[in-house]
Amino acid sequence: PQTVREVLEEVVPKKQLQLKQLKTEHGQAVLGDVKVEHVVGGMRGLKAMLWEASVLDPIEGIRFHGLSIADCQKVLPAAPGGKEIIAESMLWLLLTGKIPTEAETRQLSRELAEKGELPEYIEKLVDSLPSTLHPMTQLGMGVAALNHDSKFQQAYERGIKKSEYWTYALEDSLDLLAKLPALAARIYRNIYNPGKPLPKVNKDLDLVGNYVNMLGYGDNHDLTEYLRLYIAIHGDHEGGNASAHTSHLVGSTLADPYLAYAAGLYALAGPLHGLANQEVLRWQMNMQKELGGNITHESIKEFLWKTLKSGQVVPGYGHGVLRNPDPRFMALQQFCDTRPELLEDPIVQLVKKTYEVAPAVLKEHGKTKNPYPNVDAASGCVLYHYGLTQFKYYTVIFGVSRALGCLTQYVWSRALGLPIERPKSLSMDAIEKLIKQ
Ligand code: CMX
Repeated sequence: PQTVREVLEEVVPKKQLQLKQLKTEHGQAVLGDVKVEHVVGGMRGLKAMLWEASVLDPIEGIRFHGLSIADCQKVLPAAPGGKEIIAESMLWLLLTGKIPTEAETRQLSRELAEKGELPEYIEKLVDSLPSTLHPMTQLGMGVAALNHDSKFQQAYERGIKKSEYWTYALEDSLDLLAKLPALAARIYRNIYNPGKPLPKVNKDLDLVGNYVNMLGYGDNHDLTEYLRLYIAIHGDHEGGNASAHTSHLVGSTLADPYLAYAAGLYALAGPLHGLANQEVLRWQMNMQKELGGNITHESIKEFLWKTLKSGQVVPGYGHGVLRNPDPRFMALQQFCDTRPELLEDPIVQLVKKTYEVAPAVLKEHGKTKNPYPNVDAASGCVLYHYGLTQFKYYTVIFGVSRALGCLTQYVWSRALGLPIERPKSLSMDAIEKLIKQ
């Protein structure tokens, strides 16, 4: 089997050539207009970023190097004894555009497990934080502090050539990914099970297998499989979403991968983005409490209107790009559909029932451009069923996952020699002046 480095050594020159040709032959080609509504409207729909690993179609949803989630479920290797895509096979696809063999996937799992233990200073740092500090704040702090050992930063200080950046970026990215489960699990242990011993990283397990084991649920095969799927499909969602874009921007300054990803995590921690999966469950539990035994389409509809009329958003619904139900939502629902014990769970049932009602209510409300569920609508209820009930922690799991895409792009941005990001901003007066010209 080849290593991921060897495959990248082959792929990088081809992509470098492709970019060179794009720049020299089509540098002046027009991809769209910049309108005032883009400048004042969160740049929605503006085609202004290069992002290699995935592209999001508004109707069809995400494709990773051209493969849909269903395609990935067919072709990407699973863990021994499992069926779901694992983080390693998704990472390989995102990084290289190629499908790894089973042997290559296992080799990558072993490499990550061998690098998976946390340095002592990180353990001390995380253990010193108050358990009342939000787990996402803790995760970002731990990730940023891991840059103490950044190979990219050390090499930059030594004075390496630009063409070598990506190789150090790759080493840091693999080191960081390898340590994320131990970091995220330590935060969970400290907040929810203080004093409980943490297992060591098992060299024979895949990344998510180890994560679940360190969270204390290692004997739950179904939860492990769910989190494998969850972490693989949350990995990348093209470049313009807030976490990916933030980490891309920070990385473009040549801040190392740890700092770039820590920045991305703090964007993920906002309620309109990744924190929505914490918010969804809180909202659905409130709904459950308020409706009591009276859970009907009509009573859910009333609860939805109450949320909307109080000026809040319906968490888990709407999207900046998608205009259809999110295929990641559908994939997580399909996971439930094959397991009767999940289908019998009241909170899983409530999420399903809400989906039967919410799009029509949101359409009638008339504001959101996408009345359908995004991935966050579905992800929490299954965790809750399996006993991972601390929903303040849910975005951390998203944070472990999103590293796959953000770090992939960090490597590619350095391999392609992309410049520091510096778009032009305008004041309202300057916009008016431009319009008059
Ligand atoms: N409930 C109520 N109103 C909503 C809504 C929802 N779920 N989604 C959008 N709207 C409203 C917006 O707040 C906006 O209202 P104003 O005109 O008063 O500002 C209007 O509809 C138009 O918004 P839009 O163009 O459809 O949506 P945006 O691209 O601006 O925002 C998103 C996208 C996801 C932030 C928004 O749909 C939202 O707030 N959803 C709920 C939170 C959520 O689930 N976030 C997770 C997204 C996935 C992820 O990143 O993890």
